[in-house]
Amino acid sequence: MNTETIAAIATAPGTGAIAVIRISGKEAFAVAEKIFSRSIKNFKTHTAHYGAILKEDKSPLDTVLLLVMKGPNSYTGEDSVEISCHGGQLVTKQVLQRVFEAGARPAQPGEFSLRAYLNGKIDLAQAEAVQELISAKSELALEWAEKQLQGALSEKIKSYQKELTEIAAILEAWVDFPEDDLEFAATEEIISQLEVALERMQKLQSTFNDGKAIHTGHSLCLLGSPNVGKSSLMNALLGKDRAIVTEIAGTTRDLLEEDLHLGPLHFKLIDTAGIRATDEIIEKEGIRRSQKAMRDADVILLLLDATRSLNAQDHELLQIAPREKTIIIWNKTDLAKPQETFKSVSISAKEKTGLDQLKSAIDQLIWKNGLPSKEEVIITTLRHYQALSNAIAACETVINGLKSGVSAEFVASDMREALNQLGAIVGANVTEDILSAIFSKFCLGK
Ligand SMILES: Nc1nc2c(ncn2[C@@H]2O[C@H](COP(=O)(O)OP(=O)(O)OP(=O)(O)O)[C@@H](O)[C@H]2O)c(=O)[nH]1
Ligand SMILES: [Mg+2]
Repeated sequence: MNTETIAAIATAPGTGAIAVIRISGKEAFAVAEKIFSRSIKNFKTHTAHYGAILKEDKSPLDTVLLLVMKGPNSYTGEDSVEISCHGGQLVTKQVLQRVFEAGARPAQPGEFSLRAYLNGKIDLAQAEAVQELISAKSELALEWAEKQLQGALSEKIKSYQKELTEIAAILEAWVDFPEDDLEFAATEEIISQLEVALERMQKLQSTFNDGKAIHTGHSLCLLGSPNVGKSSLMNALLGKDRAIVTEIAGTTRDLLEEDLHLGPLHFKLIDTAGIRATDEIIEKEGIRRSQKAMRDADVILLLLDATRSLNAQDHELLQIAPREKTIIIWNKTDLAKPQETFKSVSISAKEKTGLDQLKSAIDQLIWKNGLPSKEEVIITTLRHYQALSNAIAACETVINGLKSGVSAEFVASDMREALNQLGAIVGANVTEDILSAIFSKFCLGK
């Protein structure tokens, strides 16, 4: 493993009150020794020290706080130094430059976390949680990323590995000593153990939809005939005048997108052009985009106007909007009562009434099986989902193989495949390519 000493600015780019420069590697203390105004040799680990970073001519460049952390008790597991300097862009760059001159090299994106992983401080699922934590857009996403960082997912995967390893050992023995034919009862027992493990893995696999949605947020698409009040509802939900509202049908021509936070969740709210038959080129394009947004959305908010009876467009939209992801909303109920009584929510975007009922209808639609409980472990990463699905498929092959008396070698090999796939989630036997794909997405200094 590469043990060169690396350094990077760990705080966000731009001007701030302070900036942190992080140094990690065998020479981290020697690098700091060369540029700090005091000798760091006798500093105790995990202590902070006031002093200056010196220029080449030994004059002070900036006054800083220097934190020393002796490996393995550091984020990377290596000797590490963190310098908190003044947060000006130029001064930060110059301090970093001094660190390079003293012998460190620039870190790659995610290289500190990569080292933490390679040094066994965190496993791969935890390293990925670091990234999810940083990019979390809602409280819920943050909470689950924190749990994954604490190792909740890893523990679960390790428990599957343990169960499957015990079964694999029996199967391998069967390959090595084929003369000791597995008894019928033993095969039955193995199959039933495998089925139990399989069911648990499938349960975890099924959390991916919720997990993905929690992490990336759901998209909510406002849809309806012209003038039903889509843009008014967007503004009411956002609590600000984002979209233009007029009494002219065809006001919104393009898609408008805004972040919306409802309780602990994050949404992408999309306002669309009202759908109607038209010859006008711009409006036609707007309508084409509305239809695409409708297909892509997680939830469709289909608006109807309570002050008039349903027209041909309304009927068509009711026809084409997929039932399972559509909430029908009667708007303008401050002026008139809804015309028909199918399952719907009544609101007034203008008077901002009925919005709480609408929010709970959205909640109910998204969490068909209820919000995942805080105790539950969920998967949010496609890579984990794919590896888990492969492990499940391999287990199913093992079960079918045992049931139909396939030769022991094949069954044992499928069992190894299942274990390899589970291992890949926490980071056993992963290739360089996978590691670099994961860590290169991290920010510099993380
Ligand atoms: N009384 C009343 N008027 C409303 C309500 N919601 C919207 N309106 C009015 O209806 C008209 C159209 O509202 P918009 O929000 O622009 O409608 P839209 O669906 O975005 O229209 P397009 O962008 O043209 O498709 C405006 O004059 C709004 O003030 C409501 O709840 N009550
Ligand atoms: Mg509009």
